[in-house]
Amino acid sequence: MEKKITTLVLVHQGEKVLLGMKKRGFGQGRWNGFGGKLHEGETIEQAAKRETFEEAGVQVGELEKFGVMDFYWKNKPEFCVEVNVFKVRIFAGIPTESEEMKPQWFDLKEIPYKEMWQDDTYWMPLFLNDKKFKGKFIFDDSDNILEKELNEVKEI
Ligand code: UAN
Repeated sequence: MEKKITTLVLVHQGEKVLLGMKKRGFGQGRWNGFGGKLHEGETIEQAAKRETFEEAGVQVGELEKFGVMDFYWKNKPEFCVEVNVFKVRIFAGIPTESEEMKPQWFDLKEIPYKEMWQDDTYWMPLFLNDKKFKGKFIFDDSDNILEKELNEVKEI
């Protein structure tokens, strides 16, 4: 099994959340949090902060871990992406477009679920209500959900 460990950071301030439009690579054309793979020797938290700075130009404060999910694709059974989801409430800097992402604030009532990964529809409401979660999703080769497991947990 090839497991890719990745990070996902969402800045959540009051009634708004900062998302980025992915301009290239995996997930291109979707609004998402910021993040990616770990560099050698990095912790998950270090990678989360570095990627958020590289992709959105913001320096984030404390990271609160809210979720862990494993994503699988039916046509690639030996491949798994583990996404570690963090919430950030405090940051410094002005969100700035990078080669990878175009950041934009969204009102919580206007989250663009139709232009996001399908799984976001399920876990984002938990996340925005400060609930922690663990999940597993299996996708087809068009990134539609075939199977899902998502549970709220007390501790992550
Ligand atoms: O929200 C996400 N859903 C996400 N963020 C980064 N990656 C790689 C993501 N993948 C999914 N679903 C597959």
